[in-house]
Amino acid sequence: MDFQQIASCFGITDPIVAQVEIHSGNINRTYLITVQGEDKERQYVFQRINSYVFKKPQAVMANILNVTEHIKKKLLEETGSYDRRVLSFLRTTDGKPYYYTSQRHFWRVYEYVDNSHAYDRVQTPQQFYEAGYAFGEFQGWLSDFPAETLYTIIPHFHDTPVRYQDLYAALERDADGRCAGVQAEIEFLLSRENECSILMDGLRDGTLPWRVTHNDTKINNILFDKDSLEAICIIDLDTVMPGTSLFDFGDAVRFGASTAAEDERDLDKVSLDVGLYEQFTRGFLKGADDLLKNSEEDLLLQSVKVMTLELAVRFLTDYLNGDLYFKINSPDHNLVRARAQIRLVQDMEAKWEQLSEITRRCRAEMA
Ligand code: GN1
Ligand code: MG
Repeated sequence: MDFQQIASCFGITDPIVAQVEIHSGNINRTYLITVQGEDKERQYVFQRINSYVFKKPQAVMANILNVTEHIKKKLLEETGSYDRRVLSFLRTTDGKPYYYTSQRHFWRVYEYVDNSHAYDRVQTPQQFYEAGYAFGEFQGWLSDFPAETLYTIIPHFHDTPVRYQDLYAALERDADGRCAGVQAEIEFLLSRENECSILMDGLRDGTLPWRVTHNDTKINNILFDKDSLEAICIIDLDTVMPGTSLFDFGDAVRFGASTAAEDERDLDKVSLDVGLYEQFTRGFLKGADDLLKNSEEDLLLQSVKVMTLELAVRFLTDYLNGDLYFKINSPDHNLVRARAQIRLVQDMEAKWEQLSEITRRCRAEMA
């Protein structure tokens, strides 16, 4: 990879003195690039957009620029500054927000947010409260964004029934002959299918409002200040599209409140931490302020289950298809991921009453 050449396309002429790959995402390739400026070093994030997943990188960038501009305006009004609170993308010397190479790769570059860190696991309960607040606030900022101007980046992204259809198609094809080995997982997922249309049904029948949502709210998609651990900036805006607030809530809890990594092999380590669930719920409700309707709050807990099942279905589908979508680091990586999601659902079911009680308490506090 000729990073210096990519840099110069984005008008960065200073010499690159360090380049480190950041391995946390499952889709794009991400690098932290340090250049030596005249007086000090400067850092940028270079990202190669995965064009198997994102068929129209131009549309991805158009959405991101519109959304970040909107948030900048909001922050300026509210606090007088957007410094470190929102990503700033560079343009190429011919004015584009991406550089298309002769190898047909799309690259984008944004300014690194100083003294920040993205954590793959929640460090403290307070940090997860912060995360909830940040994602709630994010929805608030975008509540007056003209959603109809956004491109649909990945159709049916969180349409769980469609994800089940994809699983059925993968079972039918059995492209890699892996089907026979995962009967228990398939049986588990299919037995919960009828619980999974509730979010899409709510959007379609109007009981759940359409909002502009992030759609990929893993804890590592928030930058925290390294010293204060305050959430400062939401990143990975590739899938910002219209959806329900519950996509963001459910997915964030699925990932962040788990006691283990998303791809933990030892299932005894995988459970849902009820204390973390409480922190995130409280933070999210507070950050969203009075934005959420009762119909949304009623489904908070169920959304965690739906989003976890959805991802189990997606991982298992990719496993059956021969690992075309998610980056893997072992042949059974997608199966391991699917199994961890299934275990999380089982644990959630066992703790359902307790989790419902927590949800009630958090809602009552806000009322
Ligand atoms: C992918 O790239 P990353 O890691 O932020 C995926 C999400 C999944 C997640 C699971 C565009 O996100 O939907 O929830 O992996 N993004 C896309 O780790 O499919
Ligand atoms: Mg992503």
